[in-house]
Order: sequence, then C-alpha cells, then structure tokens
Amino acid sequence: MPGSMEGHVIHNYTMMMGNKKNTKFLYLTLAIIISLLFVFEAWQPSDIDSTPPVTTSYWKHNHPPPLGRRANATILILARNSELAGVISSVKQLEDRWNKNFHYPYVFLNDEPFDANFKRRVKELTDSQVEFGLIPLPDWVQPDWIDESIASKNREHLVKQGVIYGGSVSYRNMCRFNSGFFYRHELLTKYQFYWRVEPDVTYYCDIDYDPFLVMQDQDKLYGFTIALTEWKKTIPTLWKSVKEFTREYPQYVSPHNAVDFISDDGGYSYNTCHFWSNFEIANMDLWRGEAYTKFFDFLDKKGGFYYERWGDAPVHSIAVSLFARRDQIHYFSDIGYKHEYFSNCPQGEQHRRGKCWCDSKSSYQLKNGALQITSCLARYEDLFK
Ligand SMILES: Nc1nc2c(ncn2[C@@H]2O[C@H](COP(=O)(O)OP(=O)(O)O)[C@@H](O)[C@H]2O)c(=O)[nH]1
Ligand SMILES: [Mg+2]
Repeated sequence: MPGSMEGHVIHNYTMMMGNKKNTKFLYLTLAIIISLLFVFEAWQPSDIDSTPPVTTSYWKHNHPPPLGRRANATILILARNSELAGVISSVKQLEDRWNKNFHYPYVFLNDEPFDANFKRRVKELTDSQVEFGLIPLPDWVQPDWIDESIASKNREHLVKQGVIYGGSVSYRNMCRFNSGFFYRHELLTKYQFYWRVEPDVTYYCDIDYDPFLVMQDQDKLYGFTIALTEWKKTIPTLWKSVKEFTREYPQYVSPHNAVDFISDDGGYSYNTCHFWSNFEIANMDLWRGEAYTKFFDFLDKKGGFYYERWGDAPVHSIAVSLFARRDQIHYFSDIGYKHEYFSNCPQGEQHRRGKCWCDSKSSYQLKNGALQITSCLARYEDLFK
C-alpha cells in the first residue's frame, strides 16, 4: 500500500518534525528560565549569606589608657534628662577630637536622677569610666535666709527688662551650684582637675595633647577659651560685695593678681569682664581653698544669687582674678570651641595643627572682629605686656 506506506512515512515525518519542535520549545523555555535566573540573581545582593562577619578581633576598643603620665582629672557635665541629644553631641565631639586618645573619666550631675535611657546612650559613646550623680537637695534650692517676697519681686523686674532667665529660679539654683557646690559633690572629691562641658557645644579642632597636664605642669589654676562682658542688670551689687570682702580679707588678694582684667580703674569698678564658664578647665584646689570658700559663703549670704541673677562665670572670674597669680590663668587659644553665639577659632599655625573646621576670620575673639567690643580677650592679653 504505497499510498498507505507513503501515508505512514508522512505520519512518521510529521511526528519527527513534531518532536523536533517540542525539543526546540523545551530548549527555548530552559534558556529563558536560565536567563531569568541570571537576571534575578543580578538583582540580589550577591554575597548576602557568604561574607563572614567582621569579628571582634578587628575591633579597636577598650584599649588601656595611653602609657605615660595622667592628671587626676575628670570631664564634668551638669545636665537634665531632657538635654540628652545635646549631651550626646558634645560628648561625641569631645571623644572624637580628644578623649578617645586620653580616656579621662566622666562625671554627670543632675538635680533629678538620670534615667536609664540617658545613661545607656551616654555610655555607648565612650570607653572611659562614666559616673552619674544626684545633687543633694540643699545644694540646689533657694536657701531659707532668702526673702522670697523680695526675690520674686526682683525676678519680675528682670523679666520686664527682658533679661534672659530673669524669672527662672532653677537657673539661679544652677548658677549657685556651679559657683559653690559642684566641687564638693561626692563624685568629684577624688579629683583635682575638671573640664566642664555643656550640652550642644562644638569642638572644632583635634586636640592632640593633654590640657590637664599643661595645667598641672605649669601650675595653672584656671583655663578658658572665651572672655566677654556680662549684662550689668544681672549683677548690680556684685562688685560692691566683692569690695566689702577684700576690705575684710585683704590677705587673700594675690600680689600678682589679674585685677586689670576685671577692672579698668584699678579695682574701683567692675568692667563686667569674665571667662565664659560653660568651658572651664580648672584646678579645684582653687575653689576648695580658704580664700574661695570664705568668698563664696560671703557672697551667698548677700543673697545676690537669688535677689539678682549672679552667674557662676563672673563669680569664678572675679575670684581667680583676685586670688590667683595672673600667670595661673591660661587661655587655651588652640581649642576651637563654640557655645551658642560665641566661638573661639584658632588662628594661623594653631588652626592648621588642629585641623580645625571653623573659619578663623569668624572667631569672636578676633582683635579686629566686629564683636570685639564685647570681647575681653585684649584685657587678658594686656596683663602680660
Ligand atoms: N540638671 C540640671 N541642669 C541644668 C538646669 N539648668 C541648667 N542646667 C545645666 O547647666 C548648664 C548651663 O545651663 P544652660 O541652660 O546651658 O545655660 P546658659 O548656657 O547660660 O544658656 C548646662 O550644662 C545645663 O545643662 C537644671 O534645672 N537642672
Ligand atoms: Mg549653655
């Protein structure tokens, strides 16, 4: 049956052709699947499960403090729980620019207990020891010899005059605490030097040396970065009280004092110049000594911390200017620093050495800068001419 034979052949041929088509289709499908897999693979982070983690052997932390001499010193921060973000910013900068190489411990003080989150976040920032302290109530309260009716009337008066913090009792507690109590706190008694740090300050430059050792080796008592004038309305009777004190205790006034920093007429009146105390590197022997102890008690009894709004900056500055030798006051010109509004930006070689990121031309301390009129740096420098 040629016909049927033929038909069979044709049938087989079509079957064969059909199989070929199927195989082709199979190959095509496989090829598409494989290329899709490649495309899909390319979208994936390729090493997601295959890269070994960075093991702890690579981490550099908890190394011991640098070998060599250290001062008996701490970094001191007074702050509220609500200021955590600003505290973190200040501490992180200080660590990065300086303390990660020096490992000085921290003391945090507060008139309320620090909360667990505050402590955890702060401790994450440093390998140094960190202690958190509560300020005893009597050191942070308006004393009972203050007549509250007079104090509140005076506060209202300052508010009306637009004086910043004029109506705040807690600000006054803070100023009094910083004037006469912090160095007696149980967490501080073991230390001789402190570096005061506030929330939200800026450190512009690397600090590749130990400022505490400079203080110790060169017999310095007080270090500052910014010197400026005070608002007279906050201290109307402060200088009168100071003069009363020095008349009663002339023996405490150093023969090599820095009265020309605080007075333009040999001590008759106060020119309101002071070292800005939100930055201080100082020796607490100064505050713990007989002269300052008597001085603080004398001023405290006058009541000006509450009847007026005496700041710890003028109180500290007047004391160090009168009771210390002038060469015991040190200007840390190479520490780039800013507290809101005013900055100290190092100049020339110091700027280069510290790899500072502030603009030298914008430093508040500049002699010919626009703000020079309220800067007191020239008066400090004139002490040594
Ligand atoms: N714990 C606590 N700290 C305070 C209080 N008031 C001010 N401080 C701290 O005292 C320092 C000076 O206060 P700040 O508000 O910065 O005053 P300013 O720098 O004069 O404007 C900062 O370190 C604040 O965190 C307070 O009521 N409680
Ligand atoms: Mg401040």
